[in-house]
Amino acid sequence: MADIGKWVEVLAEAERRREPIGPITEGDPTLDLDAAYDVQRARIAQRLAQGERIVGAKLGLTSKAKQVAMGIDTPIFGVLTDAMQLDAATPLPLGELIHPRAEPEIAFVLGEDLSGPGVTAHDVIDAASGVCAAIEVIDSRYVDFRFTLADVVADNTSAARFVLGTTLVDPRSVDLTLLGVVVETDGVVSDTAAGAAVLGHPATAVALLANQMGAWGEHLPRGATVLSGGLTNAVAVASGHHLTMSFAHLGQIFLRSG
Ligand code: OOG
Ligand code: MG
Repeated sequence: MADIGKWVEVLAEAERRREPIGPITEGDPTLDLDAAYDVQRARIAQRLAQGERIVGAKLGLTSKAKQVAMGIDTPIFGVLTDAMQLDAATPLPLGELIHPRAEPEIAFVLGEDLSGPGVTAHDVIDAASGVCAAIEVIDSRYVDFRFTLADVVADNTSAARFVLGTTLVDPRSVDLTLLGVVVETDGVVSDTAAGAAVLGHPATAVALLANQMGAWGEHLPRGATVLSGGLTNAVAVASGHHLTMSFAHLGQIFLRSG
C-alpha cells in the first residue's frame, strides 16, 4: 500500500525548497489514482493546519490543447486555497516558485451549493452567481512538468497561484462556447482559443467535478470559485515577462513577474 504521509512530505519539501523531484510513481508503483487523491487531500489538510483556507477548486486537462501538451487525456481535480490567490496588481513572486507557467481559464463563482450525482452543465449555469476571467499559474513540483496521471493528482494538479478578473458576468447572458481568449506574451500573440475548447462547454467541466465530489461524499459549496481548466497550452513565465490574457465579455488580466 502506498505510503501517503511520505509522499505528502516529499511534495511539500519540493515546494518549500523549490527543488523539483522525479515522478513519485517511479518510487512507488503502488500509487494508483485513488491513493494519489489521498495524497492530495492529506497535503491540503496540512495546508489548512498551517492556516490556509479552501476557497475553491480547479479542473485540469479539460482541453485538447492541455491534454496533448501534457500527454494525459483524463481531466483532473484539485483544490484552491486563499494563499494561492494573487491580486491582479501583484507581480508573480518568481522567488517562491520553481518553473511557473500561466494559462487562461474561465472561472465560475457559485451562488448555490452544487451536489452530485446528476449535476448537468445547465445546473452549473443556474447555480453560478457569475463567471470571470482567470489566469492559473501552475508550477509542477516535478522536473520538467513530467508526470503520470497519479503523479499530477498527488501534486494537487500543479496548482500554485491564480488571478481572477474583476468583471463578473451572468453566464446566461453570454454564449460561453464562443467566448474568445487571446494570449499575448510581451505584446506578441502566442495563443488563441474559445470557451468550447474546455469539454465543449466550460460548465460541463464544473459538472464533472461536482459529480466526482458527490461520489466522494463531498460537494461544491456556495461561494466557491471553480477554475474550469486551461483553454490553451500554458506559457512559461520568466523574469520580466508581461502576459496579457484578453477575454471576450470578461475583460483583460495582466500578469507581470517580479
Ligand atoms: C497539470 C495541471 C493542468 C489545466 O488547466 O489543464 C491544468 C499541468 O499541466 O501541470 O491546470
Ligand atoms: Mg489550469
